[in-house]
Amino acid sequence: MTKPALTLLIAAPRGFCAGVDRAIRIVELAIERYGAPVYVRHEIVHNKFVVDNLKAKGAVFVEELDQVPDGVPVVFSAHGVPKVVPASAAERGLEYLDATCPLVSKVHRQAERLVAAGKHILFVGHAGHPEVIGTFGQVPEGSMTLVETVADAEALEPADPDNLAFLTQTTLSVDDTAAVVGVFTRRFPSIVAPRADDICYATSNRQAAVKAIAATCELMLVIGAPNSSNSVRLVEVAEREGTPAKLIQRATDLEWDWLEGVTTLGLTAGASAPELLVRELVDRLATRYEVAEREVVTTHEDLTFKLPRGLQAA
Ligand code: 10E
Ligand code: SF4
Repeated sequence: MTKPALTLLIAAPRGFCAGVDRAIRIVELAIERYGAPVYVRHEIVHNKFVVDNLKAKGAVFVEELDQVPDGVPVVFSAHGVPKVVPASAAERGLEYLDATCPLVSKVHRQAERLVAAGKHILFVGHAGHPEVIGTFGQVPEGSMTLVETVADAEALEPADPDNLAFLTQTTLSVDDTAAVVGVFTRRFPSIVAPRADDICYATSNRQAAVKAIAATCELMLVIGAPNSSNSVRLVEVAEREGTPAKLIQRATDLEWDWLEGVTTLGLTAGASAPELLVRELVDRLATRYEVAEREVVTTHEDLTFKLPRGLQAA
């Protein structure tokens, strides 16, 4: 029996960003250097496949530093940590490696500088996300206010409206953030903006790549975890283009009835999802469809980040 035809538009860029690549490498090199177990505080990146692979190599994942036994090395996840975390690791004499993405660290330093300059920071981000917790933990309590939505921005009643600055989480929706920032600049014209947008290159490139194909597709599949902020944003971007979208972690999550009536399927992956999972999904699709793959490239990425000094090759 002949298989039905399916055109598969694969967004590029997609998948691993430079910060994720670096963070995973840090855990692998730490295991090579110190031997197993190496503890990791929080999922190194929000992807179960990545975490399970590292577990198999000898990594142990915990949520809090007090779950790390004395005398074993610990890695901090790519999302960043509040200042108290490295401080208490040092106090306990723990060997630690910081896998915080350099682009998140950059926001941390900006937060410190702005507070030192006497500014109150409006921080655009999602409550409870580890990156938000980490960034709030760079500055004294009360010096930063979380803003999640346009409605939050409209409702703000700052004590000193002429002394504000704003910063953002790195993985936000480009469009939603522009709307929130629009409210800031209208209501608080003297607000200090970051030199460059804090939404990182990988987040904005992946959203733009989805925008380029979504309208041509009847369904968009995004490979990523439900706790992966940047991946969830990709689903939203497709939906706003009017295309239904599903977030899946692995090929086995695909439900065949989603594809009823679909002749052009879009596919992308969040910044923490390995390319192997994209290939796994294409292979599963090919068991039922005659798949014609086309990669749609909106931009090329070649950024890489240096490893921490202690792990660089001698
Ligand atoms: O939930 P997020 O998108 O922040 O994290 P992730 O682990 O899915 O992807 C990597 C992004 C990081 C580390 C935040 N800048
Ligand atoms: Fe860094 Fe951006 Fe990747 Fe986050 S999504 S790890 S900020 S490059």
